[in-house]
Amino acid sequence: MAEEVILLDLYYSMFGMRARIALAEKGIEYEYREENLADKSPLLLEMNPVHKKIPVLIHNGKPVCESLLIVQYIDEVWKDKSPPILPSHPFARAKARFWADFVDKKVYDAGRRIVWLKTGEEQETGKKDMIDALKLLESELGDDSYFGGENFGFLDIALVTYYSWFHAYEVCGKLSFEDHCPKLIAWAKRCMEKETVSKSLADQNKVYEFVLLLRKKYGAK
Ligand code: GS8
Repeated sequence: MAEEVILLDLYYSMFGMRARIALAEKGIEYEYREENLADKSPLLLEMNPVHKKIPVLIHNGKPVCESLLIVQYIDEVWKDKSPPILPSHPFARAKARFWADFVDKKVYDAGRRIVWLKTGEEQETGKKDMIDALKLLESELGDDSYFGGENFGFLDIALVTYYSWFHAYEVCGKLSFEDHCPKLIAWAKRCMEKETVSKSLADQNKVYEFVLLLRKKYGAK
């Protein structure tokens, strides 16, 4: 049976980009459907009735929601296709999942406070939390090429999509990630040399324009 793979997504989403990279890594053909979150499609509401959020991967009619679960699903369903995304050893898998969860809990929230700030103070704590989180991740990377060691893998996918947003964080927060975590920036640039990453990530300038537009709309400072 021919596989039917549809991705409900939003160009600017760091979560959607994860699914795009994983599909590209495995070489899976799929139909990309851009959602308008201000006017969600009936299909999105039907496929993700709980959270009503993108990304949703619809595989032969069945929806998989939550970006990190989508990446793991892709790795499991297409396990015969190289490269593997999660490490093979249970401990290494647990560790990669731990840090990916850390990215969602710490990096996302700090970034949100930097770009969608309500007060200067909120932005300052967002900046501090972002830098602290990235420094921790940088020490986790150590001297390896990727978080997956020699191989690009799960945690690399979970984090690298934020690189699209780094320019917006830097301009809005008046900060330089290169000054604080140069090794992490070198890692991000290394990831961008991979076509599966560079073709899946949103353009940094477009993300910044998107942020400016939304800031204006919602009256952020
Ligand atoms: C987050 C998805 C999400 O926030 C994941 O997939 O990892 N934990 C989830 N999606 C946003 C767009 S990107 O910021 C979304 O769909 N928002 C719509 C809404 O909140 O109504």
